[in-house]
Amino acid sequence: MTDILARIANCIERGKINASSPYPPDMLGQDGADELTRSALDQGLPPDRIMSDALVPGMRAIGEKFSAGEAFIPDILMSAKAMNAAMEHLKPYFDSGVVKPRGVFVIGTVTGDLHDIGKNLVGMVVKGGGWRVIDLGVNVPVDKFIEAVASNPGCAVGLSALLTTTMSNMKSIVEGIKSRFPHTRIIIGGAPINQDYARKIGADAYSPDPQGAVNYLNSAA
Ligand code: B1M
Repeated sequence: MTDILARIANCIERGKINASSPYPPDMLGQDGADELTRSALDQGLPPDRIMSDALVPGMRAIGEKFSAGEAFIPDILMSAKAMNAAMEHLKPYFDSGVVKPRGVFVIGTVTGDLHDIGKNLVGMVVKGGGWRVIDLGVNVPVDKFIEAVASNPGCAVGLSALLTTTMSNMKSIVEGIKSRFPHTRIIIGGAPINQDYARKIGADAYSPDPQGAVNYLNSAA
């Protein structure tokens, strides 16, 4: 990895957005993901390489720390902000098709459930893993998931639920999607969910945390 890519990855991992951002204190005054990504592009580094060798490893590093209990929600939020600052520079290349996302990931919190903090974290980390994320929001019924899968052939789907009363809605959503699009990969998660439950309702995977979701998506992409 070139020096500048390593520096961008470090900024993403540490949540250093730009030169004027005060966080983290030990990087005060230094360039952040914003300036370094601009300068990497100006140096002629290909945007897909900046994505794969800087943004993705930076988000992976913070995702793994979070899984290991060595980083916390605010750390992920700062990393996502730094990643978004870098993405602003790469966005035109994604929009023009020069850089292709790894795939499309449709995510939502299931019918009856309004909890979205965990779902949003998963979306951010998956986006940082190089995927295009379509966030359907909360209280999402089966029809809305099916519509999104129909409009994005080959996409993977993520379902989140935080209530023991709404986790049962995952079953009908998985069945609804699979009956129309049997090859759609579906991963589920949320505090009351476990591997057994995923298997029982016919979901393809379960992850207890955002990084596990990225690892699953990448493993089968
Ligand atoms: Co609610 N709530 N809540 N709540 N709430 C819980 C979940 C609860 C455990 C609190 C309690 O009683 N101790 C309890 C559920 C009990 C149960 O079902 N057995 C509960 C309840 C009962 C309720 C209401 C019914 C309360 C009421 O009105 N009487 C109500 C329901 C509303 C509804 O949804 N219809 C309600 C409402 C709310 C608020 C709106 C006030 C608010 C949500 C705000 C929001 O999300 N925008 C809220 C909150 C904040 C909580 C707690 C305190 C925190 C949840 C959270 O955000 N955790 C929660 C108690 C607790 O957990 N301490 C509680 C942090 C988040 C990062 O974790 O979402 O688990 P989590 O996500 C993790 C993993 O699970 C995983 O990755 C994330 C990061 O590691 N993950 C995935 C999540 N989705 C994934 C998807 C994947 C993979 C991994 O792949 C697709």
